[in-house]
Amino acid sequence: MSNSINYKNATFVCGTTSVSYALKQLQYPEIAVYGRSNVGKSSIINAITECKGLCRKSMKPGCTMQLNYFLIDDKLMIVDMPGYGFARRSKVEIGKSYNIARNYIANSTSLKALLLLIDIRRGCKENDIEMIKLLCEEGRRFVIVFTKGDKVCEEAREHARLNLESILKEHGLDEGIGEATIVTSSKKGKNISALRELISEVI
Ligand SMILES: Nc1nc2c(ncn2[C@@H]2O[C@H](COP(=O)(O)OP(=O)(O)OP(=O)(O)O)[C@@H](O)[C@H]2O)c(=O)[nH]1
Ligand SMILES: [Mg+2]
Repeated sequence: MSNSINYKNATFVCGTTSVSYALKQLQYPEIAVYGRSNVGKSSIINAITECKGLCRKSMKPGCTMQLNYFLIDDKLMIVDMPGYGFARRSKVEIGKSYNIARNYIANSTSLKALLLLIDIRRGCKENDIEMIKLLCEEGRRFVIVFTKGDKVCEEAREHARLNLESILKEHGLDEGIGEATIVTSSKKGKNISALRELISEVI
């Protein structure tokens, strides 16, 4: 299936804060990339599409303040979402980007699944748990994707995986997690083709 989508054929369509615009994107199935600020959302989209400059990687964390739409091979949209958990933004800005994300998650009729990114060195934090709860409440399909796998050794990767499992269990969220967690590295290309296959399967 993944062979039939050319992920390199990727173009930036628009950036919007308006969920009503997002709702108009009905003709394409959407896969959204979500997670803490600086977790590697834009980098993973660049890796999936093999287009280095497609999605601006932020020098300053918390820079993506809107929903950015990327059309892939005229078959699907990948949506780069504003990150959460960046303390140096004003409360108003944090509230705005959270509302954009929450409205999109609650109301999009094209959203097929989300990739919820977690930095493998930092692990699953309180606000990640809140977002996982939100996704479960909204009945959204999602996959937890560890990022920056190149920065830690195999032992630490296994530890992060087990730690995540026990945190989810503790919060009664282990039932909601459909697919297995994937450890990726946008820098080294680790498991990026597995992500492409997964996306192709869920759309
Ligand atoms: N070593 C390593 N660094 C990474 C990886 N992915 C992202 N980074 C770095 O992490 C930083 C943040 O990456 P971004 O892709 O901008 O993160 P983001 O989630 O889009 O950030 P915001 O849009 O600000 O929320 C950048 O300096 C990236 O180069 C990875 O797989 N390995
Ligand atoms: Mg970004």
